[in-house]
Amino acid sequence: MARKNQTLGEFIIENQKDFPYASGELSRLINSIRLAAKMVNHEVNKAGLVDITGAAGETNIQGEDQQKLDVLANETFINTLTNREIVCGIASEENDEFITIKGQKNDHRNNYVVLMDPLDGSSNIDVNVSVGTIFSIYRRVTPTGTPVTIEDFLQPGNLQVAAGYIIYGTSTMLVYTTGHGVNGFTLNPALGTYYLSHPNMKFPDDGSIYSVNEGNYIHFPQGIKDYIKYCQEEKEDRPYTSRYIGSLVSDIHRNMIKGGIYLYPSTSKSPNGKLRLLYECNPMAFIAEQAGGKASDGYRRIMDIKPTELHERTPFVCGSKNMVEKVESFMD
Ligand code: AHM
Ligand code: MG
Repeated sequence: MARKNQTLGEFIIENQKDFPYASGELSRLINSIRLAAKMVNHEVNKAGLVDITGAAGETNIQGEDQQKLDVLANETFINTLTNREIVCGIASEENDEFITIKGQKNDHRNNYVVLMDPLDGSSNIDVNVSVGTIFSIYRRVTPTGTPVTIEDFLQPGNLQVAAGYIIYGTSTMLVYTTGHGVNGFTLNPALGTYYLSHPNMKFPDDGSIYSVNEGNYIHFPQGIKDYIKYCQEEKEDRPYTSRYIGSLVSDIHRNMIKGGIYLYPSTSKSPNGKLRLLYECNPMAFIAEQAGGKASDGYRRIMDIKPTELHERTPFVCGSKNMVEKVESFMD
């Protein structure tokens, strides 16, 4: 039973019985993520003070400039998970290929793979706006004791065993699900402890906030244009409020608390939109559904898409259930 002020450590132990396979492996994995998130939080908080912001001069697989903190966050999560020999494989937005972890002691004996975006929205760092980490956890499908293969990573979202995000905001929060609802924990930075501050988070069924980069309006499909016009109409409880941070974790987090919808549709330039299915959309979709919301590509459930590539993109509509269904009703 979730209790306010419970620490994340206590919560993980008390709820371990709900985890699939209950071997303690998944608990240790979430513990490692919570530790890595504290280290990244420390670096993100200092970003304005020390000279570690700005492009690192490298370009990631999507052709985007990589910020130094992206690199740091990526290394922190990978090193923490690798050193503790807790997963058999990791895929990251920042790495072209997945990483195989053999382990010094146990020859590919671990059962879980992690897919992550170590620092999403990192273009916001230079202007002191919230960023986030997103993670998705699956059980491997290939036999234990053998090296992981791409099949272990290309699983549909409906097979996720856990997913979550960390928001480095006015407070730092870790929000996650293991398929038994969504709980949010706020970090007390003085103590380095996360406390259960948002038990059993729920998307309101309806909302009045829409979050989309309207600068791309001209390139959106007609159904999305019609939906945006619908949001702006003076009728019933509309017009809605427009709020777009441009940081997926922050936009979804706000909408989950207040009721709203996030859209990153296809555009005439990018037919699959911008966001990555495996480590941005699927984990957010799992959280949304566990909180009573919905996630769709405009036509079908995000978590039912069978991935074919590690870094594939998909249009993404996620938020309050009735709002997502409204968008779908505008698509033909
Ligand atoms: P990133 O992975 O390169 O940081 O891109 C993902 C981010 C999301 O956090 C955000 O919602 C979106 O890109 C904003 O994109 P745009 O600036 O095109 O609106
Ligand atoms: Mg990203």
